[in-house]
Amino acid sequence: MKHSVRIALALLLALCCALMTACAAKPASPTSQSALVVGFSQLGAESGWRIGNTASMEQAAQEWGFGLMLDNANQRQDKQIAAIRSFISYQVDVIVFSPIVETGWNNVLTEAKNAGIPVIIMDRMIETDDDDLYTAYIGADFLAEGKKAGEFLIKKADAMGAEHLNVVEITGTEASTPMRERQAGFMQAIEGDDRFTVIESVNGDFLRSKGEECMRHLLETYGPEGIDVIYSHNDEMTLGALDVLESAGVKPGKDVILISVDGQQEAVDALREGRINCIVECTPDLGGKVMEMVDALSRGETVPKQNHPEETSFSEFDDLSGLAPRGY
Ligand code: GZL
Repeated sequence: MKHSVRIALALLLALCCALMTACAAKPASPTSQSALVVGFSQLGAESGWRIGNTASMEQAAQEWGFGLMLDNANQRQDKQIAAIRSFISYQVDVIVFSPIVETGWNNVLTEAKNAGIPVIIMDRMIETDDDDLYTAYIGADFLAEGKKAGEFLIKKADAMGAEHLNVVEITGTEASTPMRERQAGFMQAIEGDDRFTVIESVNGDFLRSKGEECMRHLLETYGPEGIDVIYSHNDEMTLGALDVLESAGVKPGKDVILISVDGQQEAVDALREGRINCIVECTPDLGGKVMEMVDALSRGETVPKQNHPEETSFSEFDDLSGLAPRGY
């Protein structure tokens, strides 16, 4: 056989071996050197908070150099489940989702588990007795948020020397973690204090438009004189209620106490103007921590199961001059 042919064959053999080694060395797991891909099922775009939360995930993925497959479910659980199934088919490295409600996730999360894909639950939580269905949760302590709202009301009633206050509540999405726990925390904080009577809770679904509808209903039912305190589970609904109150000649923050949750810029501006009395902070900026956990998982490290961000509250009793722009 000619010398040159032998050399060509030897080079071809070496190339084949090199290619086979390269293929064998590229693990199917998330530790592969190619960019990690995160499948993210976002529940919607219902509030400034939600939009800020999505932006936080997009920015963090870009900073880490991860691919982000983002699906917006527009408030529909069935679309979230379909998105998670598509992430499984695509074999993303990690699935992240914010469950619109707490139940109905066991089947699809079992499919993700069987596919060997870690799931990080962000923001809202699921109800399950099988903690193996998810790798980690990161989100607010919603019960603490509700308690902060109730504690402000007690402080405000003390400052006013109020003998009795009628309270109405505009709640978030039924059967969601923030709705359930913001309500529970608030009720726990004011429990046993005879100065407060919660006369009605109405569902505003975290939407500004439904916050307006709820406020109209409450004003028609109880009149401006019949309502002393409004506890609203998010700023969007609060801002909707503000518009209705002011159209009815009611001075929010003065004729009626307003307590809100989230900390959107527009609501903080209203707090500074004295139109809202207290805002309990709920940070949407969870993307950085999520991507840190994605990176850790990709390197085979374990991550804490429960992760809560630091949060505070702002009220008429605080000096807000140093408060930085909210960014959402
Ligand atoms: C809370 C989040 C809530 C916000 C609302 O973490 O789930 O959903 O408070 C949003 O603004 O709609």
